[in-house]
Amino acid sequence: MYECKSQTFNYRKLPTTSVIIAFYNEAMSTLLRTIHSVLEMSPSVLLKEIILVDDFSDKVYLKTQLETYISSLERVRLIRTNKREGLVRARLIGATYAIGDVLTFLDCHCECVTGWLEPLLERIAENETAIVCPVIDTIDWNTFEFYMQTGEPMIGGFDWRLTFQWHAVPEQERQRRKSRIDPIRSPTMAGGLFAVSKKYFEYLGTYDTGMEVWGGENLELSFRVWQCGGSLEIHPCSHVGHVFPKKAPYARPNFLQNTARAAEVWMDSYKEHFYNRNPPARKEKYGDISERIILRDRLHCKSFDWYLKNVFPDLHVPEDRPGWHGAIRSEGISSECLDYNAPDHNPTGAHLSLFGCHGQGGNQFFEYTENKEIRFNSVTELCAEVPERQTYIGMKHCPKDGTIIATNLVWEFRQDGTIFHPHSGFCVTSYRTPEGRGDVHMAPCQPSDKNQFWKFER
Ligand code: UD2
Ligand code: MN
Repeated sequence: MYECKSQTFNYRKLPTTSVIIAFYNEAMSTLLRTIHSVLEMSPSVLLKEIILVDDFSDKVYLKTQLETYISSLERVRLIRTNKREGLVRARLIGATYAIGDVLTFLDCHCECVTGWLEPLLERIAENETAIVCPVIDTIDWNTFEFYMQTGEPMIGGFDWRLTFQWHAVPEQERQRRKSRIDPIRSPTMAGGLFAVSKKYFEYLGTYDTGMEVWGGENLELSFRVWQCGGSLEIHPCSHVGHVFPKKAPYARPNFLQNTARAAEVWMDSYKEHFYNRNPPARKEKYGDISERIILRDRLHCKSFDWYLKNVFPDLHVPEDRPGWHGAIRSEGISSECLDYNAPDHNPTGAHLSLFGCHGQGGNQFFEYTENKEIRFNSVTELCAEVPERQTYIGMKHCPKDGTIIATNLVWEFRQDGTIFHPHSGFCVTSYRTPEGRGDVHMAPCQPSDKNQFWKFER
């Protein structure tokens, strides 16, 4: 944005920073690209050091070869953990060595661009309780080309499975900002790239050190900073590229467990929406959270209800009425449940099918609302419909909360177990394809046809 380019900074008034980069088995090329871009794109008066934390990698080139390479670089330190710590504790180990005023965390496969650092530091100088993220640009996984985002940045949100999601800036926030280069408030952060005052980060309780390997820590920190009086922002003038891998480069078994910790500490009764959509998460042994609860009390943090109403008012909150959510099992083909496979995984488009009931929530979690919609909540809220003159059940974006619902989205779960769609006059019906696979379509309602009987499962 041209407004960003015309900004000037008084370096003497800005805090200094330590850049902390934890890595596990990263490729040499991407790691060095990260280090060199930080060194070259950061004013040297502002950059105290780069702290690399090797989280017990086993790649040989990350031993002597890496040490030799960085020994010729000024201000780059390498610390190695004695065992695999996971990204949370690895970053925190790095932070204990930091001498800068601000901690700037980066993933180990990034590229910082000209002017990336100053806006982050300036914002923290202005407001010490702000955690500030750069805009995350995409570095192509195949070609390693840098794609700079133009236009308005996206902000962070989540769905009720507690997976991170990107969103457009809401109208309210657009109105609040005075200029296109003001920081944008964001309900959550992606996790990897952000700057925070060292003092404030410590006050806020750094990270939850009970989190292992990968996942969940980004939402935990997001909820915490908002609920405990700070803020989370994305600065439109700060850009850093990141390689989003097609496939996770290492096993990530701890997402649910870490996320359960975040939910237990910060979400109050709203955590039930998460557990409803992830039944296996209820069984996770998430460990001792007593210290985090004490922290929440000590800092007099606000409720999750406050967070939803004030920080993320656009998020649809499920009703999850008892008995009206979960998997919907067919009585005709009793091993099978209604299943939604997103169109990018399903060549036949966004519609419902049947699949063996698995009890894991996910693609088989539906909610029947007071408004008589059948909802599927993933990246966004989807509502079941029957497109005109069709016999399949499609899924489309639900109307915004508080607006009128088209009759096509209305369903009736009737006493006899049928799911009736008044607009088409048809009933949800299971059947077998010629290949013997279970599937579902809309058909005229028949008295006592088992293929038209359905039940919500707990
Ligand atoms: C995103 C975040 C990431 C983190 C994660 C959720 C961005 C761009 N990335 O996933 O920072 O918040 O969501 O947890 O926002 N690492 C270790 N030890 C480990 C595992 C990872 O040091 O046991 C390092 C890893 O080498 C990398 C960083 O932690 O530098 C983040 O891991 P990632 O890049 O695999 O995560 P990503 O980008 O898929
Ligand atoms: Mn990453």
